[in-house]
Amino acid sequence: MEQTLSIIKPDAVKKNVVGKILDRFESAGLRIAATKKIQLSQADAEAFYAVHAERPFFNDLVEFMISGPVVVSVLEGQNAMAKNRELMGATNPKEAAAGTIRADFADSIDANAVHGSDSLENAANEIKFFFSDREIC
Ligand code: DGI
Repeated sequence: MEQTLSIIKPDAVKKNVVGKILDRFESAGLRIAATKKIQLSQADAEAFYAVHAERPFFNDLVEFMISGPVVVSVLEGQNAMAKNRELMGATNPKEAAAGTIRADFADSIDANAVHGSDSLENAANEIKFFFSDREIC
């Protein structure tokens, strides 16, 4: 069964909408195979977003991701990666389709509520970044 990684970012955790976002996943038929709340260190955030290291928004992105705890989850189901991306909506919440997580819970392109793996290869690497085998059920 396909697996993907989700992060509920600090803005959404602060808004106390973790349960509402997890419900979106379950209601769409995705199963939560693992989940935990963690505080990322600067080194964690820099490593996780290393692909964006040369982008002008990198420092702001890292600062934002360590500004409070996040909730990381492994979502499992048919087409889990694409389904999660569809539920999330566009990166910029102003462009996100109505009814998506970002349209409903995100404030800006920086504070955009959720992360979701964007390829199966990234999903496998991102899941390993956060979870050991025995944490995934
Ligand atoms: O996979 P996504 O989160 O939808 O988007 P991404 O992988 O292209 O970018 C990762 C994060 O970096 C994104 O959620 C928010 C931030 N970001 C991306 N593009 C921009 C940006 N932040 C700013 N300020 N400006 C951008 O153009």
